[in-house]
Amino acid sequence: MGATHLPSTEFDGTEMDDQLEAEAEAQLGDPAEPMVQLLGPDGTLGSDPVFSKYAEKLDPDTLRGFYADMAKIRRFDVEATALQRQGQLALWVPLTGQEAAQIGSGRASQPQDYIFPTYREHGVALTRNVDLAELLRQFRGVSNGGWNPKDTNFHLYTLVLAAQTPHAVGYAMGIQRDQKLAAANAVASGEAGQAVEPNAAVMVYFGDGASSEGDVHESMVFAASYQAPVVFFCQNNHWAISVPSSVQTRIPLANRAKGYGFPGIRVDGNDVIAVHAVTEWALERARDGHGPVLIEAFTYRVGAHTTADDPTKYRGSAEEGLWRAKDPLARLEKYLRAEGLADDSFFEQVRADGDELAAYVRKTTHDLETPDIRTAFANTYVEAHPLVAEELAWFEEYSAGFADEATADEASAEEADTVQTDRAAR
Ligand SMILES: Cc1ncc(C[n+]2csc(CCOP(=O)(O)OP(=O)(O)O)c2C)c(N)n1
Ligand SMILES: [Mg+2]
Repeated sequence: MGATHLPSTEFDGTEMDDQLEAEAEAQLGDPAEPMVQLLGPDGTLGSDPVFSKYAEKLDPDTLRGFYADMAKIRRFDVEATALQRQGQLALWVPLTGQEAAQIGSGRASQPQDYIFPTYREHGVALTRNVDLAELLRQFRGVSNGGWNPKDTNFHLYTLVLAAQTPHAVGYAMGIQRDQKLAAANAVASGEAGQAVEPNAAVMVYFGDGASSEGDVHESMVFAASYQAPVVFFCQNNHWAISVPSSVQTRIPLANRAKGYGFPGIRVDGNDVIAVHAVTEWALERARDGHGPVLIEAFTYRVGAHTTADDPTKYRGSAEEGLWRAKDPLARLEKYLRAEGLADDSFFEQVRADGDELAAYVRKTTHDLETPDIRTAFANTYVEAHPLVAEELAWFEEYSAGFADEATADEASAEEADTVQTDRAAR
């Protein structure tokens, strides 16, 4: 045996906490691991031996489009947060800070690809042409989903952490088999070599916290074993509610891929150009039959986990300040202005478009219908079930108990109106 001593098995919680904090600080200031970055926080475009060629393909319209999308989704995020505060939504899950990770990766996907999101991928939803007002239906509690995934190849949000990763790998294996079958049928019918449907890939999103779930591990084993056409897109936004990412992993998350036998790559998640390049490469590779890739987008959740969370309880403002300086929108704006690709009128138009979207979303949300609660009972089973009938009867009786209160409320509201009218008349 080469080892001169066995590693200690003693566990010292205090030491571990200190070490993790130090590691977290180091990660924040200067990521020790290689990370693909093309557009730096100062707005200058660097180069990369592999990925620059993807960036060079981007024309000015596409670059302006990246900015417009990021600004639009940030404006939408502000509006949705306000709607929650006004009681119009039950909950909101903000994405501010993660715009580049989402727009860059979403824009790299093609219509035939299929996307599995978590619950925070509003930016990806925008790139897949999901109606953003539809997206709010679930957060208002008036729908179990909100949109039809078949229209956009953008799956419904999944709130159970990592549950979408095995779904994604299964879906990718299905695509793989369909493609093989189509190719075999073409050979059998003598149509080989003729135009066929373009190959598709799957992209599945999950967070640094979700990366600790067994589902992710199982999915990666399956994906590697079967060379499934799937891109695992992990947004390492540094927090899983109040738990820092340094608790989820002792190594950069991207490095985990090596253990499964496929490439893992860490990209600056606040650099839309690099995210787009890396994702385009990974999706192409998957469509061409070379198997999975893990992308770790190194980014930061600038706001709260949800509108039910208060991050000041578990992290300092200095850390948030460090990340605000790496803002994805600010760096692209600097680049576009410096290169003469966009001027004040462009940025004013983007602001106006954002306000228009916000007004549309506000109006549509206010107009959303309140579904009859009985549909929840009716949709539990396909056929009538005595237990559901019993529970519905209990619910009806319970609700009827508030009838007097409702009448009293109405009466006092009417009385208040009369007093107001009398006062106004005086
Ligand atoms: C299986 C499961 N466990 C716990 C939760 C509660 N939960 C919701 S979000 C969250 C943190 C997730 O963090 P991360 O994966 O990093 O994604 P982020 O919210 O940062 O985007 C937790 C623990 C859940 N939804 N599902
Ligand atoms: Mg996270």
